[in-house]
Amino acid sequence: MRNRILTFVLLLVACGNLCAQQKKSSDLLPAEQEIMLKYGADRLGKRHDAAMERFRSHRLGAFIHWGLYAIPGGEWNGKVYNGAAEWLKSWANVPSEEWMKLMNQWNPQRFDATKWARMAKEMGVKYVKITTKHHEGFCLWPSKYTKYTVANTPYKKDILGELVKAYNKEGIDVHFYFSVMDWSHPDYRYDIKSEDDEIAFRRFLEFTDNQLKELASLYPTVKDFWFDGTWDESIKKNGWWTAHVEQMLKEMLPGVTINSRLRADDYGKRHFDSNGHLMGDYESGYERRLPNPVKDLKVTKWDWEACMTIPENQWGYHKDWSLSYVKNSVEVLERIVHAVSMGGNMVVNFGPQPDGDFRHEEKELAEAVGRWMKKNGECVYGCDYAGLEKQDWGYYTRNGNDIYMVVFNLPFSKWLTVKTPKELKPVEAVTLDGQKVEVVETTNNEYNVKVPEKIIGDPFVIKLKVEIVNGSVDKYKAALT
Ligand code: H79
Repeated sequence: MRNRILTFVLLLVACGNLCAQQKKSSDLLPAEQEIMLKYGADRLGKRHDAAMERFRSHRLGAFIHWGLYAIPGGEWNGKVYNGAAEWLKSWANVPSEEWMKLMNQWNPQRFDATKWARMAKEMGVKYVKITTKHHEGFCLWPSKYTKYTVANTPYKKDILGELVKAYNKEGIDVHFYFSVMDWSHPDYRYDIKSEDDEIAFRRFLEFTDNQLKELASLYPTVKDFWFDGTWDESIKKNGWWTAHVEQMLKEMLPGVTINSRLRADDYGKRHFDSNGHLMGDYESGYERRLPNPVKDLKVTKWDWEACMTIPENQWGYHKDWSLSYVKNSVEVLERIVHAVSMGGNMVVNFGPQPDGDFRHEEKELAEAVGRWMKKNGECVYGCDYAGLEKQDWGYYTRNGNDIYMVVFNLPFSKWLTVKTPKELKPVEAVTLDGQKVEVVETTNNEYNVKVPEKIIGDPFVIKLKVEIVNGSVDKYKAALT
């Protein structure tokens, strides 16, 4: 009998565990079941101040991953590693002192911040996220808290400072990527297992605070901090610190935006707190992947930003891009529009060469994206989720009463199906260069939109003007089944 009871109890525990695992982090608890948290979400719902509106309306950004890892470009002692180039130190088990000898080779003679800014401008990105410090610990600014900085290389100059100035001059916002995990710091801990660990990690957190305060005061035009390397137990056990960092930066830089990846709550829950509320200002979990446009519409309720690599998974410069599939410009554009169609931003990554120039594939891709954006950017900038049922031909985006149909897949029928909610009626359809497009009503709240005669090879956009109607009459008979 006792055995039976024990089995029953074990089953209950197992089931409880399973249910807990199945519960997704973003699922909300009913209000009455919410628990008290000291370090949970600071706010419910989206931010609506001017700085956040600006972040949101930009929609398209670029990522720059540049550090010592660009020098070996994925190769160590004659062996080429397929993994992400910025993780090479870890793949090849290189001790920090040895890795940091790469600093003697940091001399990017072709680096020209003005050219980088022009390239970003041409591509149509509204902001650039720069790796101030990646996991390796090398700082692109002359930090006074470590010797591992640009100041102690043959190049000497403050790369970050030059970039902030050049991008801002082009009207492009700068966001700072910052890895909390720092492989170069003796006090970093992956977990806290002893009092010594606790003392060391306290020192590490102070060092990190100092670096962040330094960044905020040296470069006060920075608009956003994007934290990475925050997944370790040591950080999850110090949720208080992640809340403190967000508060500290917001006090120093009014309006600054912070990604959800920084945060852990009282129980070590990340991104979304134990009550299911988003921490930080926008979700940053979509890395090299996007929410499903049919199943994941819940993301339209909060702000989010996705980031993507051009090859499968290379952020820093890797010398051999033939090791994985490399996306073409249409595939990149499709991901940009996909993100916007669900109310998110998209950040496309670049990994500059050690000489300070960009590889030709990246230059060509930036140009192609820029050409398309110049013509069609209206369906990206300032746009949001449209609230219409997804169709196979592509994605909808929306700006007020203008709905954009961004067509990536042409149907043989040459008709594009549109299904609208009851209260919404298309009144006019035009291409972005003003050609009128035929719209035929096929049944209640369903329309066919004609593919324009003159379409070229690129994905194209049809602007659908809509009006809000109250209580439409069902003209078509429903089937009696
Ligand atoms: O900077 C780029 C990447 O280097 C960084 N984020 C983007 C923007 C990144 N790398 N990995 N990750 C993010 C995900 C983390 C994976 C991990 Fe693991 C899983 C870390 C610890 C467990 C795999 C296994 C990598 C190390 C051990």
